[in-house]
Amino acid sequence: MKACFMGLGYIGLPTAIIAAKHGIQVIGVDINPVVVDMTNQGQLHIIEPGMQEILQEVVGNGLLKASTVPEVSDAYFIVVPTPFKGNHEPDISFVEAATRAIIPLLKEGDLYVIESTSPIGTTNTMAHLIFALRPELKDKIYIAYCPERVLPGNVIYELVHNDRVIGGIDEASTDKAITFYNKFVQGTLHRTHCKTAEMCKLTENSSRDVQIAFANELSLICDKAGINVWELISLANKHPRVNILQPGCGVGGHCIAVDPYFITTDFPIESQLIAKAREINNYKAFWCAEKVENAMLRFELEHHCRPTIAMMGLSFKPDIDDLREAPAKYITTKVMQSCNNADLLIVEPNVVEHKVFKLTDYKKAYKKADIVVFLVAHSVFKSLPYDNKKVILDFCGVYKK
Ligand code: SAJ
Repeated sequence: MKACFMGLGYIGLPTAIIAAKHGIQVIGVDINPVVVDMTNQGQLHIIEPGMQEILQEVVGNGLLKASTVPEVSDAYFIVVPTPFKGNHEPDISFVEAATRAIIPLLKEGDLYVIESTSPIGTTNTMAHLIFALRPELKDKIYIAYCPERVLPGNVIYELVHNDRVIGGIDEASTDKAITFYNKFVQGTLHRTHCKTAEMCKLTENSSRDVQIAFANELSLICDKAGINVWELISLANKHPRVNILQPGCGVGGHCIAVDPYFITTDFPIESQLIAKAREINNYKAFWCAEKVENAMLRFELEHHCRPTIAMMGLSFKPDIDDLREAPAKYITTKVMQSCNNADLLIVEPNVVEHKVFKLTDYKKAYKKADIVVFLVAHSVFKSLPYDNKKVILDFCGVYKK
């Protein structure tokens, strides 16, 4: 069994590594030669705990090889990004380009699977493209959609233990894909149609976005009403059928803040709640920036001098170094612009150096600042003693206990 993974990013590379670890001969393909070289040298270009050692093992024993061009295999996996164009319209051009690259290699009996988050109908669209260019393969190859659902930071465990949803263009394709994933997935493999599997991925992340929006909306109401939102949510969650998530400074990352648009673009009339949740979560970041700006002005009026402000955290969620689509980064940039860069200390304990932001040690920044703005609830921040002589804007519940 030889498998070709198109895309060696945050999901493609770990999946290729885990497949190789389970004895599958893997060729990992990426358009970026730096990624290919690093992978072939056993160097992980992403940050994922525990993954580096397994990469070295599978490169060392020859089960994983990276290349900029695909090779003839028995199964092909499309794991490339699906960003959006302006106006939040999904862009499946990477999926299409990766598919076009492997079409000449396909042979009877092969499996083709899309894992990339995709708008509904993408698997069928790619099936049409494949059969338009290789009509002799109609009903002779297997085509399916199987979304990933791993949580960055816990990928090794979740790739193996999570349940997965597998949807073929027909029953035979679903069967074939299940046989493949059974080689390394211990979770249950749930069979369905490809359109349902595509929608399932979008639904999972939209569901989380909507639930976070509810928590963020509560935080806005509580701020105005003078209620501690963390206490409120903890009390409401004592109800046996209530489970409210945590408010924060917005929603970031490349999944939850993106995937709901794949539904709202295609179903604008029907997806009112999903669209509103996106709006609320985006607004929350804007609201946080305004709160900081107001605190700054109030300080200047009261003390007749400019405050030193510590912006605590830049990543998109706690205890990671991933700054992609991070609302904390947006808020910090907006505050930087309004205070003309002066007296701003920027903190991200999980990153050593950054091209745009000059970083300060979190303890030093906290000590020096008049206004402390908690944007990400990193564990290390929780050990900082609450100093009531400072103005503390805790947007993510560092001091919620
Ligand atoms: N967040 C809150 N409040 C919460 C929980 C999260 O504000 O109570 C924020 C985080 O701070 C962050 C954002 O939401 O900014 C997203 O973080 P996350 O931990 O909810 O999710 P991701 O983006 O790291 O991973 C998600 C996961 N999806 C779901 O939990 C439904 C993961 O399983 C998916 O594989 C991943 O998206 C993906 O690749 O789609």
